[in-house]
Amino acid sequence: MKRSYRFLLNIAIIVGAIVVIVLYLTQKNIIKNANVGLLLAEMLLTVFFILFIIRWLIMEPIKIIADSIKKARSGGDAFSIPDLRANILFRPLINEILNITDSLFEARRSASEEARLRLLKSESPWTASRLQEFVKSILKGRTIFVVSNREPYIHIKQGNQITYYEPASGMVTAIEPMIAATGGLWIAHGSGDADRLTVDKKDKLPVPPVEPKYTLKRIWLTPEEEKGFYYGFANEGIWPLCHMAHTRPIFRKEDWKEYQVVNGKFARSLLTEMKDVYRPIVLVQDFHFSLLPRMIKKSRPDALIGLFWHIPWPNAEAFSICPWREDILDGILGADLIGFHTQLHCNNFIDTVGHELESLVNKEQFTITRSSHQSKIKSFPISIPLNNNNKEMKTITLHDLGITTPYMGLGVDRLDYTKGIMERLNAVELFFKKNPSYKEKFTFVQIAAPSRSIIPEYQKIAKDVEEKVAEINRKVAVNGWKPVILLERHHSHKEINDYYQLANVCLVTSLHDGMNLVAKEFVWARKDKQGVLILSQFTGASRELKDALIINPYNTEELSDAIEKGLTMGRAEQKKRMDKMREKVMSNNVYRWSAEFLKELISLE
Ligand code: ADQ
Repeated sequence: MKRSYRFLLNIAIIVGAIVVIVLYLTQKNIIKNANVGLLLAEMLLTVFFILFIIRWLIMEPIKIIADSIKKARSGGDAFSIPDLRANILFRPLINEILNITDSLFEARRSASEEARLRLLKSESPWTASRLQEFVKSILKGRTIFVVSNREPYIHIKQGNQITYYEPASGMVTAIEPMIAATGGLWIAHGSGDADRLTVDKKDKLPVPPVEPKYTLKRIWLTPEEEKGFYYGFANEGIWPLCHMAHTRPIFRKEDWKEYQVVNGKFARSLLTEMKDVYRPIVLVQDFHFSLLPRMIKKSRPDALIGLFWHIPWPNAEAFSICPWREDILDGILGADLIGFHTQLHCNNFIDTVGHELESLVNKEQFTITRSSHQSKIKSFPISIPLNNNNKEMKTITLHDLGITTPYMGLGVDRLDYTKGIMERLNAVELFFKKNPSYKEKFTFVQIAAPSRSIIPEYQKIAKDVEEKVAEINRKVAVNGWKPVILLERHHSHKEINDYYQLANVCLVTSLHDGMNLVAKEFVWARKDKQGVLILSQFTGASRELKDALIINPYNTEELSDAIEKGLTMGRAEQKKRMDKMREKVMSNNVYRWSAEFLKELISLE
């Protein structure tokens, strides 16, 4: 209920209560009829006077103080507090709060100075504050604009309430910590059913909702646009085109039309936002916006544009089946910097452009010049933020998660056919066949976030996974123990982290994956340096995390043997491998990724 309604309701209840009491006292003859009106008026006046005192002299200043403290806590200043200094009632409290906020600002100033000094020493790991300092020093106040399809916070209705969640998206996992550190504007599709209810007149809102650090601007798509642009061209066309997962891409002319329309829609919104910004920096995310860099560059040649392609880039021959390949490549080449996760994807992109477009390709510098504009192609292996999850350790047990066996295996994915979930389940089934002694000792948990569910291929993979899990459980289960638990819903980062911390083996078995952040999240969650990562050779992550058990997901025998090897690996060996992988994740974290991408982009001016 709104606060104003609640306030009115309270007043009505109080007035009602007074009337009832007075009538009761009159009836009992404790007070005379003649005095009733006067008494009622006096009581009401007194109550309203007290309410007035509480609301305006106590509640209102407390609210101002609370808002100021919140502002100070999230990095703003607390200057609204001194306005209340004249308030005799609160003066001592305000003076104390001002002392505390002064100390807080001082601590922040020295942390910032420390971070600036650490910046000079290249061996220290990248953190959010180090990135902030770095960005300040290289961007000198210039504004960052991020454009992506998926938004970082989705507002939804839950009964009468509005709530929000962070979507299961590797792109969001990686980009959010960067813009939270740098500030700026993030433009994305508003896809939640309560999204429109939470924005201002300009379709904007400050986020993260708890402690705002940047602005999110939502773009609204019609059902036709969403169907053609997102489900159609992006996810039934480009996604399978770029992943070697043997799902045939579908290219429809109508989808292509909507893809162009939506790229234009985002470009117009971005141009409006950048109207008064000199030399803006634009960071375009992913395969949904291949046409956007050229559209922006045409109108704003002064804009510095970086595009990061979060998925693999296929070889030239595979890419040549796309009917609109030239438009896509030309669109991408509007960017000044084009980033991929691995050098192989950069090589594939350069080759593709060489095959398809009239342009000057420099394979030594990794640059492509087209219509006198030069684009640099470079690999930037993306990563995760380093959250301090020490506090979350050892707070849960397998039992808390409903697991009754001493060993647990884990898979965490969007329900996507590229993630190799079926291959993983086949290997789990074979594992039990070859190692029956693990019955009632080992449970495999698959956490799967529903994804792109209106696309037939995604409905099929969801159904196949459900049927396979049911089949394994039918064949292998004994005495009420279930070998596989399928949790087919979105989970919070905290929930996933609980599973990461307890898994004996984590299976990342993608058939093809640009990077795969689950692998890195698992490693970073293991502060105890235990647990074994089983990792597909077809992920970008396998180039860095070489101390995982690297497998070919198409080889069921090898994968099932890796589960057995992981479960029997000694603690010392687990620690040795985890140490090395954690070292990698620590030094190549997402703050470093952001810093390197921005540094390269700025160097191109
Ligand atoms: P994705 O294909 O989305 O990313 P990935 O990198 O594994 O894949 O990231 C998935 C993210 O979603 C992780 O942060 C994970 O924790 C989260 N997640 C998974 N299942 C979830 C669930 N059930 N509930 C809630 N969250 C869940 C794309 C590319 C990748 C690339 C990233 C970043 O396909 O190759 O690594 O972008 O560039």
